[in-house]
Amino acid sequence: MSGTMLLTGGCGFIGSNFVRFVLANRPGWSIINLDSLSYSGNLENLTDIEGHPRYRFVKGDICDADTVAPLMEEADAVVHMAAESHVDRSILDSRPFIVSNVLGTQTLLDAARRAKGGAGVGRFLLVSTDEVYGSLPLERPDLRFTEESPLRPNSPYAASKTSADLLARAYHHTFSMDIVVTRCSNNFGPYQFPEKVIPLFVTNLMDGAQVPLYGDGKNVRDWVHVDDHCEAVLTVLEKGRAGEVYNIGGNNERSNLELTRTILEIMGKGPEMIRPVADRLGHDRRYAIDGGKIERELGWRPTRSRWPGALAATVDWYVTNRSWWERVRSGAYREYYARQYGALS
Ligand code: NAD
Ligand code: TDX
Repeated sequence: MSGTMLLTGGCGFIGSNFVRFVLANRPGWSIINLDSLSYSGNLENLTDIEGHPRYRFVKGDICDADTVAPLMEEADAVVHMAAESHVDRSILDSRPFIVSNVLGTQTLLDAARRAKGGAGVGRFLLVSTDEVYGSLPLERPDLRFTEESPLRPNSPYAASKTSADLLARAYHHTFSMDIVVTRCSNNFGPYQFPEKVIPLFVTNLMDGAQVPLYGDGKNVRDWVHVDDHCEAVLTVLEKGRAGEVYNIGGNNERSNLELTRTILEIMGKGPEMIRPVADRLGHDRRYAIDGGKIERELGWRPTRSRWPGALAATVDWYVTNRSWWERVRSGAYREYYARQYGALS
């Protein structure tokens, strides 16, 4: 499979890594990157790609049908990952999540369906999330999310992503559109916005500040390197079966306390740098992905998420790229941080 890919959200964390991954590994694909440059969208994430002959950036909102329609005419496939992506922000104000994640997805699906005189774009891939499944109990380490697990989203963010996920299912069923959905666990790697726990903790420590650990620190996440996620998304785009959902995980479950201690160790800091803070409202206890389906059907499994080496390499990226995150952490980020944790020194 090759041609022109319309990518949404390509200036964010996963999107910018995905652009780089596709251009480096798939000479047959060209990319049109549609991104509104919201607070987490950053053209600096792609400065090395500017001027690439197979890449074009379009600034625009996925909710704007007039912007989206002509781009669909050019597209052989859509990879939709633009979204409001941070759980804590959805607790502060859920409205932007409903607008971008639900209405934005509906706008894209309708445009994809109507494109090319009703023939539609070739394939539509929605980047969903493991958060659609809700939470697993710590007492049952034998349980994992499969693609058949019930959808039980717990945060406004997760509910908005589940809505998008179900719209994709409905458009496939109703209009026979060629749609595939991926549900991935927590990503880590370069260019992640420092509201998310790993870059937040690393950059705080580099600034000499403590790290705010929610609740008892026993919540578990399954960490996957962003390049593994990018490769898996491409695999599903090129080889997945229409109408199917594919889980993507890192086989790498860690409690937040374990994650924090490992970061402290890598950075040569002591346990006094942990600041226990009030728990996140409705904090999901454990996410764990059963990645058996994508491995059995498409032959894909994670190879870049090995702990602690992959985490150490990521920490090193933030150490080396201080000017990137210092710019990101100035401006509007400071207001968010102050509201969430108290003033950033
Ligand atoms: P991010 O916040 O870093 O990037 C989101 C991008 O979408 C930004 O560039 C932003 O400008 C753009 N965007 C937001 N609203 C838009 C709109 N209305 N129109 C156009 N562009 C818009 O997020 P991320 O962590 O890179 O996540 C990307 C996708 O992957 C999301 O759909 C998210 O739900 C999903 N996901 C993320 C993770 C993770 O661990 N980060 C895990 C699983 C799934
Ligand atoms: O300050 C913090 N302290 C803390 O203890 C923050 C920001 C987080 N945490 C905890 C909460 C979570 O248990 O760390 C864990 C990870 O938190 P986030 O980085 O906010 O990620 P999470 O809420 O798990 O969601 C992520 O994975 C699924 C992404 O942000 C989503 O976009 C994706 O869908």
